[in-house]
Amino acid sequence: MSRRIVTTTCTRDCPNTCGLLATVEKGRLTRLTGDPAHPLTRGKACRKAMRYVERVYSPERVTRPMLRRGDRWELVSWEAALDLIAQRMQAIREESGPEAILYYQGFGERTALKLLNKYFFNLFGGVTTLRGTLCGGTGQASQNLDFGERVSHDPLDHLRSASMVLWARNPVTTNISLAPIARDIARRGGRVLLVDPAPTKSVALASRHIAPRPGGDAFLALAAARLILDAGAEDRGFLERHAQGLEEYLRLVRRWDVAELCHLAGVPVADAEHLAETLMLQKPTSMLLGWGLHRHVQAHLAIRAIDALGAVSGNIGVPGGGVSQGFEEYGPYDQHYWGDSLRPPRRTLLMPRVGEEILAATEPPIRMIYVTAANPVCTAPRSDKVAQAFRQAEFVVYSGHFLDDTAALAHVFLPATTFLEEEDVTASYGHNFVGPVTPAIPPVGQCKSEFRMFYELAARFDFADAFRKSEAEWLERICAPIRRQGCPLEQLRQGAFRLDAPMVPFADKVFPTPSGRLQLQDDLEDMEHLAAEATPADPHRPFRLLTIAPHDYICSERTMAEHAPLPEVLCNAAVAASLGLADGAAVRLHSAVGQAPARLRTREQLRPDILVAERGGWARAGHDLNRLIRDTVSRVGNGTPYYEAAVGLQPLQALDKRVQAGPRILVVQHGPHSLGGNFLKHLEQLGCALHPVRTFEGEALPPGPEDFAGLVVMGGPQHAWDDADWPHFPSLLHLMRDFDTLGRPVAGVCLGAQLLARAWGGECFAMESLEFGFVQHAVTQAGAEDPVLGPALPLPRLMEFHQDSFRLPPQATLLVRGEPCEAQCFRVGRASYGFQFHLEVDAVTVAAWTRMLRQGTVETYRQYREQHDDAYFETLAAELPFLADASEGFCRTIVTRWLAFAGQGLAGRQGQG
Ligand SMILES: Nc1nc2c(c(=O)[nH]1)N[C@H]1C(S)=C(S)[C@@H](COP(=O)(O)OP(=O)(O)OC[C@H]3O[C@@H](n4cnc5c(=O)[nH]c(N)nc54)[C@H](O)[C@@H]3O)O[C@H]1N2
Ligand SMILES: Nc1nc2c(c(=O)[nH]1)N[C@H]1C(S)=C(S)[C@@H](COP(=O)(O)OP(=O)(O)OC[C@H]3O[C@@H](n4cnc5c(=O)[nH]c(N)nc54)[C@H](O)[C@@H]3O)O[C@H]1N2
Ligand code: SF4
Ligand SMILES: [Mo]
Repeated sequence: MSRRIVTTTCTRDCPNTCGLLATVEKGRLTRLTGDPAHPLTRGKACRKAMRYVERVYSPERVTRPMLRRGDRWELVSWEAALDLIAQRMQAIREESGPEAILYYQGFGERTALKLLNKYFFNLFGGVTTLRGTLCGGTGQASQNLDFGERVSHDPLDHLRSASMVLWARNPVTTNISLAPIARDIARRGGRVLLVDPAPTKSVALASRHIAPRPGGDAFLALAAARLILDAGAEDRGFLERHAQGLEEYLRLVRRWDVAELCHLAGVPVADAEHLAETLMLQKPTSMLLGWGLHRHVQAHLAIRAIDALGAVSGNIGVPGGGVSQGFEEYGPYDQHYWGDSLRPPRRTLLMPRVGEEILAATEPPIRMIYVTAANPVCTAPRSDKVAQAFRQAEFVVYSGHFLDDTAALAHVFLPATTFLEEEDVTASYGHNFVGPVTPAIPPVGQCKSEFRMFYELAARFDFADAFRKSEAEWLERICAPIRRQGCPLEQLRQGAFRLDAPMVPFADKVFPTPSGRLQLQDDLEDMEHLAAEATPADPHRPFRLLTIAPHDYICSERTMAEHAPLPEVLCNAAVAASLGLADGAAVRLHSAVGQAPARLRTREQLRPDILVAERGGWARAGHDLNRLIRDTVSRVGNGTPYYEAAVGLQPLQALDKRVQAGPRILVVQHGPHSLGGNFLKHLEQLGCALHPVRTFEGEALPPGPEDFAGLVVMGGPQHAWDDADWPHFPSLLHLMRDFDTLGRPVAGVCLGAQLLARAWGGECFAMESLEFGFVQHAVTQAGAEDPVLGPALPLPRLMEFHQDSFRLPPQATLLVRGEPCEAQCFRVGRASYGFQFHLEVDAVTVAAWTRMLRQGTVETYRQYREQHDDAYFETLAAELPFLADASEGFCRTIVTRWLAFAGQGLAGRQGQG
């Protein structure tokens, strides 16, 4: 059958911007690999690229427009969604002026056509937008001070370097095409130094890992400069002819001696000597600044110190040298298509403080927020405040792919295509090539490209004509500067094109600064302040939390189901031990502004004053690290000082305050398809230690409740009365009663509920037919008043997958009634709950069950595969993202309330003892 290979370019928020080949078989994307023809990325793509195919077809992806009413999402037509948005925009403009609308354009995709997003809002009359950045603005602004303009060496120029310094940069994870270049330097005998407080994967590239204190780099750079100057090995000629402010700079360098500087940097003197020696003996050196360097209040001091070190060591304007940071991803386009010239400038809010800024905005207040390609409720600091700001807005429109932290607070969800479903052009912030974005497949479901969304929205306004051009027509215009460089659009569609940009910037030693010379660092006073702050203050919060780029994801681009129960945080092993914390402990991080749970991982080789975690986990998935981070702004460039977060560490408080570890919960599992899903995730998030028993693999039950604080019995394909095949059932029934007698909670799900009923004298039976799918049940009076179920109401539609049922035991209370299968949820004894529905499912599980049912792969259910028609499953797939989401929220509340009994049960036990 048909198999096509499509040449395209990765548009994800990654400096690599790889040339890609997309394989399409029978109209379906099957593979994403690197394009060997790309001159820089040369056929290499990351693991994330291969996995992106799954993301495109993920059952969690939203592929139809949705509208939220109260807590419930529903599907709507594009017509209805866009009509509503246009109406609200018009009404708000009339009542409060256009600045009552905030347009939040994120970093998720930064292609040529994305210029038109803001163009749309400018045609509309100009709305409130953002200034500053969560990403790299500080580096740019700082280098602008020194060089007049931030221009980086072409990555291929580093092939001429004799040595390299990766300064706060982690290319093995974040920029893979730099790795072979670094290896090439090493192969030629050159040193590759990694300067990073954390031992990242890029340690593998490095001949030496220098681990300064976070924020200490400025002093390390000064120490190296001082050593070079003391050795008389500086590039005198450059400094005298092409640099400005030498005298002041020398005063700064001599302010501290090398030992003092190394102390301030948090490194042994030998590290500074090694760095200086490298710069003196292995010329030229390319110094690559990472984004990790930006995320400090005084980031500019480090960047400027490194720029100056580049000048002192004779590496500026030299092939194979340079202090390189990044490239302009929107640089090659005709930028007047942002539309900023259409209107007088409008209000801007600071991105690093977006929560506070929205909440504080008056004249007019922010009434509506329109978000594209971003997840600020997760990715901005003080995520709690950002969430509050979004909740307060009357109307939030979110365009994107998944129900993330931000989408969850939106009123309208507009499903966007991925770059595999779009026509566009993309430049890079990591190199000098632009590449084609080619639609490999038609839009999945009803997804639309953002361009199409704004095009159709514009059609509802009086400026419709100004917007009405096809993708190709717009690209011709926006990419006119690229055509003038010799690459017309037809050619760009074939593959990557190298822009007219220098291999070696400032080779002529002319700098676009006011003086025409390189400006040397002149921040003596600020450096003195920085030195004064170097000694860590608060003994209760001795760690700096570094939330770095995850290896397997880009920022918050993940799905709900992909999250581990808790984010992992690395800590020095000895330090953890001194706090009484072991590897794997559930911990609580706390800062001046918030707290968040995490799972501790200990490492022998780690600075004692840092904690390292991956950024981008969703708050709604229990990964809320950005709640810990203050919303401050860097001094230069309006950047976001994520890495200033001072945090402390304590055990995630156990229910029983006398025990360090969380409560132990016994989990009895009956099949690989329902191990416990969200029910277990939520227990872990609450600090529980789980003890699973896989009965279906022959694992044995403990003889009694021991010190377990609660018991969970999960589902499986067995019949609850089948003691012959499942001889552990009778002892399990006893165990369930024994837990309850001690006041320790029991939860049974599906088969587990049937077994619970049996344990208390209820009878189980086979129904006439299978119950499958999300069903709306009714709560009973007792259910509404129940301490576990009540707080989780109203009932969402809940997932069913069973063909057996049970009659309620005599002493049980029915909490949820179904139709035709009545017994859906009951309470019995002191703290035992049965749930017939699968409250633990996520979308991935439901999609897998659906496949099993439709393909008849599970014997027991084979006879039912024709029960529902194709239309039924199509609707289920379209609704699945929000059905699973509602079920997850329901499950979370149930688990929290259920677990509260565990405290009582244990307290009772210890009270007796
Ligand atoms: N796999 C993957 N790739 C990505 C991303 C991702 O999330 N995942 N994100 C993309 C984005 S948005 C960006 S901006 C880039 C970022 O690319 P990088 O800058 O390479 O990566 P980061 O992890 O953001 O930060 C780099 C390092 O800075 C270190 N660091 C922190 N503070 C200091 C300090 O004071 N001094 C020194 N010397 N080092 C410090 C951190 O420990 C971290 O290891 O990567 C892009 N690529
Ligand atoms: N704690 C901590 N937080 C950080 C950082 C840190 O170091 N530490 N780093 C920060 C950095 S460097 C960055 S860049 C920010 C990123 O923060 P954000 O800009 O909020 O971006 P992402 O988390 O990458 O989410 C991008 C979203 O865009 C979606 N998307 C992709 N393409 C398109 C498209 O064409 N249209 C639409 N509508 N959506 C699309 C993706 O699916 C994804 O959901 O996070 C910052 N947050
Ligand atoms: S995410 Fe980065 S490394 Fe991976 S394919 Fe895309 S551009 Fe390349
Ligand atoms: Mo970024």
